[in-house]
Amino acid sequence: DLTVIMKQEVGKAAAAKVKSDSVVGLGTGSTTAYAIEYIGERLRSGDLKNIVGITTSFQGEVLARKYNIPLTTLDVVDHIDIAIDGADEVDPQKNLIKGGGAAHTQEKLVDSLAAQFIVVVDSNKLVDKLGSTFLLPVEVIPKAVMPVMRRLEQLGGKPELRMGIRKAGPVVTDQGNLVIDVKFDSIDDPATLEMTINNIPGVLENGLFVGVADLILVGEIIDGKAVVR
Ligand code: DER
Repeated sequence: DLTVIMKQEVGKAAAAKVKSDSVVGLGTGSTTAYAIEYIGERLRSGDLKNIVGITTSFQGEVLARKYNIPLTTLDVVDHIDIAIDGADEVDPQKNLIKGGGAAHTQEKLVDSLAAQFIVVVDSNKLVDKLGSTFLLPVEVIPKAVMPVMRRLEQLGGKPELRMGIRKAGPVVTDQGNLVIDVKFDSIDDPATLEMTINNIPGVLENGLFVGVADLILVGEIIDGKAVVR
C-alpha cells in the first residue's frame, strides 16, 4: 500500500546518505527498518564499505543480524557520524515525539550523539504542534508508575500505562522498565516540558526530542508516485 511505499522510499533515501568508513546509529520502527535493509543491500553490493552500526533496540539487533551489518557499542567508539531514525510526530521546528516503539531511551542517546541525525517519516507524521495526534511516551521504573502518573496529571496530562498486545500485562522496555503514554491538550513549550518530565523522580526518559534532528526526510505520494523531500 502507499504508506509502505512511502516508508520504503524514504528509508532508501536515508540509506543512500551513509558514507563508507562511518559509524551509523540504527534507529527503531518500521520506517527505519527499510533504511537498515537498504544499508544492508549497499554493503552486500559493495557500494558501501567498512561501516559499524550502533543499535537503539533489540529490533535493531535482529535487523542488523538479518542484513549482516557489523555492530559496535558506545564503549568502543567515541563518536557517531550519522543516525537514521523514525518519529511519531514532527513539528515545523523539527522537534519530535518519538517512542511509539517504546525505544526512545536508547534512541535519544544515539540520535543526540550523532553528528548528523536524519529523521525518516511518511507525510502523515507532520504536525503543527506536538501532541496533537500522538500521546507522549514516558519510560519509568516499575516502582514509580503511580507517583509519576500523579505528577503527570498535575502537569495537565492524562497518563495511561501502555499495555502489551501479544504480551499479557504492560509493555516492558529493552531496559526492563514500563511506559506511560500521556495525553496533553497542547504542548506549547516542548523544551521545558521535556526537562520537567525528565526531572520527575522515577522517570528515565520521555519521547520529546527537542533540537536534536538535523534533517527530516519526508516520504509522500504525489500524483500516485512516492517522492521524498
Ligand atoms: O519508536 C520510535 O521512536 C519509532 O521511531 C517511531 O517513532 C516511528 O516508528 P514508525 O516508523 O514505525 O512509524
